[in-house]
Amino acid sequence: MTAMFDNLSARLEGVVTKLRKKGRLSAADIEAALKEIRIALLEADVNLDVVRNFTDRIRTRAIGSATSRVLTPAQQVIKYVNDELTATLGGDSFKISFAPNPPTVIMLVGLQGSGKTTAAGKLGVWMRHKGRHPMLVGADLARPAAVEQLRLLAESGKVDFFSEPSTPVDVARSAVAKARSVGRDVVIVDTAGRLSIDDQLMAEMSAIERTCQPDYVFLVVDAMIGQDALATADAFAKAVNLSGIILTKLDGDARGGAALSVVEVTKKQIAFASIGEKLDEFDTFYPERMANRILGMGDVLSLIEKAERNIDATIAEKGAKKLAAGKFDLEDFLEQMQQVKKMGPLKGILSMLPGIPRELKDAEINEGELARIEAIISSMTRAERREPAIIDASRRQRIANGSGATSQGVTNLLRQFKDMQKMMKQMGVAGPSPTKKSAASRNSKKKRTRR
Ligand SMILES: Nc1nc2c(ncn2[C@@H]2O[C@H](COP(=O)(O)OP(=O)(O)O)[C@@H](O)[C@H]2O)c(=O)[nH]1
Ligand SMILES: [Mg+2]
Repeated sequence: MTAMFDNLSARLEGVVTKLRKKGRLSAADIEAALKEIRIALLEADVNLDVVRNFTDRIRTRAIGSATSRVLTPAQQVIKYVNDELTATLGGDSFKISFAPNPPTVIMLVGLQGSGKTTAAGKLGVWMRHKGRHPMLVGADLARPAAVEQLRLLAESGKVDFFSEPSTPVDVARSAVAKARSVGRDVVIVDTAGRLSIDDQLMAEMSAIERTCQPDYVFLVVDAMIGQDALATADAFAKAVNLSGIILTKLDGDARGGAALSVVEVTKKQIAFASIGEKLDEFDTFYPERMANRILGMGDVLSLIEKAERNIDATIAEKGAKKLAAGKFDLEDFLEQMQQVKKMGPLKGILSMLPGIPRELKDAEINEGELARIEAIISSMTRAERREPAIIDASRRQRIANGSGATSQGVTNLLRQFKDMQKMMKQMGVAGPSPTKKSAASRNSKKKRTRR
């Protein structure tokens, strides 16, 4: 993970943890959470308007929402925070569509030092990995070293390179013609930057844009610059027809405010992100993944969604009620177990939960053991499931025969269930465990029984 969002991440995780501990949320709880989110974002140097919009959207949804039958109110709010963070980061990921009549021409613009030349090299390598045949074009003729820098990147990235000592506009024009004649399907034009916006720079950019009619113009933005980057981005957006943003230096330790503000300010998506100096440390920017990471949720949201999709709310609620009343029996156990199974392999579920030790995630989960338990319970009569105490030696043998288990296996299961019942009763009195990190807490008993 990038160091960049560490502080913000820690703050927001704190908010999320507090929310998780609550079952019901009052309006005051929501306001308190929103206030903390607001402070966290402002400290991360996020643009004030962006912060205001963000918290307003969450408030509107949190107040206007109908209660979910599967999610607790806190889980719902966490989901809204994640949704809106994803939206702030651009929503869907950017998809390049390649020109039907190649080459697809891509032009990179941005301030000096923002990482254009490096990004050109990385984008070239990325395209090559996608099976394309890119050509890098050195059109930054202001400094001879810039062309050489790109040539070297092209060489180590095993990508074609083109430049010539003329004018940026001529280089760009020749490059497109050359690419067409030698069958290169993507042309990536690296242009000159300036330390700040000036008219000459803008004129040169527009001239190249007019000449080579790029399919995409990406503004390269250094995520370290913070809010200054926003005014710059705005100026570029007015001068050229921007398609999107390439965010660089996400591996840096800036607070992340620019990254979180640039989409809303420019109304352009972040197409790619660069997360290091190496040529392959570059990829499509995925807003949702980034939001999940910032919130430190692991994939808990996918789990919440999976639960929403797969778990039958009526059965889950019935189980929860019986649990609360201390009437949870083997029949409920079986029913709940079958619900969990609908969500897919346990290993997959565990790997999505945050706060689970890696050893546990990597351990083989014994699905066979579960199948055995299921078989044993299925071999019991209804009465036995409701009142396991009636299971004597002969019943035990019958159940063992019916399920292919040993009599000892049945005894073990019954003992485990009894222990679990005792444990749940204690917890039932104390209310749900506050440290429980489960996504779908109403179904949490199933997770306990799995251990
Ligand atoms: N750590 C880090 N450094 C980067 C990244 N992208 C570019 N750089 C560095 O930033 C400096 C400026 O990059 P350059 O591509 O020359 O910027 P340009 O002037 O816009 O072409 C160089 O030292 C790069 O190595 C990145 O994603 N992470
Ligand atoms: Mg450069």
